[in-house]
Amino acid sequence: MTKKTTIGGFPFVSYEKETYEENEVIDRSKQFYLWLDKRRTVRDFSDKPIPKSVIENIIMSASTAPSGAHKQPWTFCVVSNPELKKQIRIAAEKEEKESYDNRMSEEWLQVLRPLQTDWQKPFLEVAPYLIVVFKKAYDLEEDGTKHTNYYVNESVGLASGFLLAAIHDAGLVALTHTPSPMNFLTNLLDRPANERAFLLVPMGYPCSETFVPDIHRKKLEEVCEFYE
Ligand code: IYR
Repeated sequence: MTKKTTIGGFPFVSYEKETYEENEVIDRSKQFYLWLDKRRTVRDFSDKPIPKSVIENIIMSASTAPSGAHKQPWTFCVVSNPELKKQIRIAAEKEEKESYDNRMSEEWLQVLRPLQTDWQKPFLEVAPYLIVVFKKAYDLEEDGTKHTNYYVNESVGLASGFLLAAIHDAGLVALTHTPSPMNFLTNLLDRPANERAFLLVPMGYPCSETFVPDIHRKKLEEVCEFYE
């Protein structure tokens, strides 16, 4: 049962902990890793619709992420309107063509070659939903008063990670797309002055047969140092 108290004059509730036997802790950590390791960035989507309630649950999962001073400095804009998706595709491809042709270094283009990306982004129209993650540098009251947010990039990065994990858990796929610059999204989605586009995440079912790059993740020793 939840217990309530006050600490320093502020309300606190007891933390509902999940305790497992050690062997279960070992097993759960392994199973979670094996499941998460199956997530892949997919670029070929089916246009099969997804119930709106699924999107709502996924967004609420993302919004459980920790954030600086619990400010939750994010807005998830969910685009399914075909005309708006088309406008986003046109604007993104315009920026991407310029990037691939003129803005990206030869070294950058070279490391992207195994992924076989290019400026064309048909998935922006095919995927049933585009989730555009906006970060809020500050909160804006209706009367114009500004309240600063803290660790905004870290917070919104964490929420985006939770978003991708929730999509994977539902058996759906996503692409973390970063057209650059992304300010066209502010205009097309008519976002307020305190919001900046952070990520564009097309999501849906994968198309019936698709291939992903045969690339591998770094080993534990390459990503971790123990200090014992
Ligand atoms: N934003 C471009 C290029 C791109 C950049 C990186 I770093 C990638 O990992 C993949 C693509 C695009 O979306 O095509």
